Amino acid sequence: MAVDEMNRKGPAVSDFRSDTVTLPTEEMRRSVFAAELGDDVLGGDPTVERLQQMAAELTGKEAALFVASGTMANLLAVTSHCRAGDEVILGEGSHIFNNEGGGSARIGGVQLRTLPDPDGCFDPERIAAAVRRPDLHHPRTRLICTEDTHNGAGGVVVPLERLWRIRQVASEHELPVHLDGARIFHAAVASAVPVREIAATADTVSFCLSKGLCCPAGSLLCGPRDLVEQARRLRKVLGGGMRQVGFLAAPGIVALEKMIDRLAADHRRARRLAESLAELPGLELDLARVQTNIVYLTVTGLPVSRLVEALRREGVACLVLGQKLRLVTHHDIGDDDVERAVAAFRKVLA
Ligand code: TLP
Repeated sequence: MAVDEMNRKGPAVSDFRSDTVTLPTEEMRRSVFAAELGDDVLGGDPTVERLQQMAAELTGKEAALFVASGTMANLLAVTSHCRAGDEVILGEGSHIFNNEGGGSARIGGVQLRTLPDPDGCFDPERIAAAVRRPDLHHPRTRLICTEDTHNGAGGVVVPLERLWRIRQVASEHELPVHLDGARIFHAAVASAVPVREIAATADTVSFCLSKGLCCPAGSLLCGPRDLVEQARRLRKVLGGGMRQVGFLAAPGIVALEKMIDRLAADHRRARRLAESLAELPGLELDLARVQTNIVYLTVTGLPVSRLVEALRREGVACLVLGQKLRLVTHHDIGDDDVERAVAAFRKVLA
């Protein structure tokens, strides 16, 4: 069976595929009706502007831009920092490298150079050897990208010292850093480090409203004002200049005000789920990597497609990503959903 087919929702009632499946809260829905609107391309939408202001303050950056998705925010970051033919250094397990449709190359004409990042972050000391020397044969190295939390490595929190060391090495080479902070709030809550401090390890940072924070759509790209203005031009080129988009920004304001602290509950449930699943035969999982809301499993006992199908019949949906099975906890997953999942795995693997 094709992976896309396995990953469709089906009749499951406990949806662990991703935190992107979260539905907006009642307060978010009400905020849409109440939102003050304007034309965000022709002079500005007041609700979008307020959200952008909040995002800039939260991340300690000069400015922020509201965009359609995390993929768009990362693409705008890469294309605003780089020109066609430039090279970006990033982790080989990063979302930008693996899960964004090759957009940096396809749209930006930018080449990606990967470094091993098995634990969620590459070794800062390997940057120096990867940076290109000035030579007309070589592309110009123009950007370093990090990711926190790191999705592919299990939602792990990248140690702050590691991010700082990357920034330091990058500065020695006069290179900016972009942080894919799609789940930066999970990192901040799990490590009790303010978002602003994590964001300080990069020149630009993107984060998502549409994952654990429950918004229907939207991400923010935060950074220096001139770069954000450049990204605004590129957003228009991509067809991402939207008009009365305060309708989407209003839930984002609710998210930043109300939805961050509760992420700790998602982390506790992921931990509880992982500890129970780790005891079952036919599954392998690394508990040390369950630091936030993501649990990856290697299925050894039976073909992964059979397990996914059987779980779905028990009312539990999970996602196949590469060779692994992923379960993500979020606002719409309660203790009962965790119990249902554990019971379903037990039954199917018995
Ligand atoms: N990740 C999705 C899938 O693409 C795997 C998910 O369900 O986790 N950066 C990181 C680290 C991400 O995990 C994601 C989404 C993105 C960027 C892209 O965000 P969107 O989906 O808004 O384009």
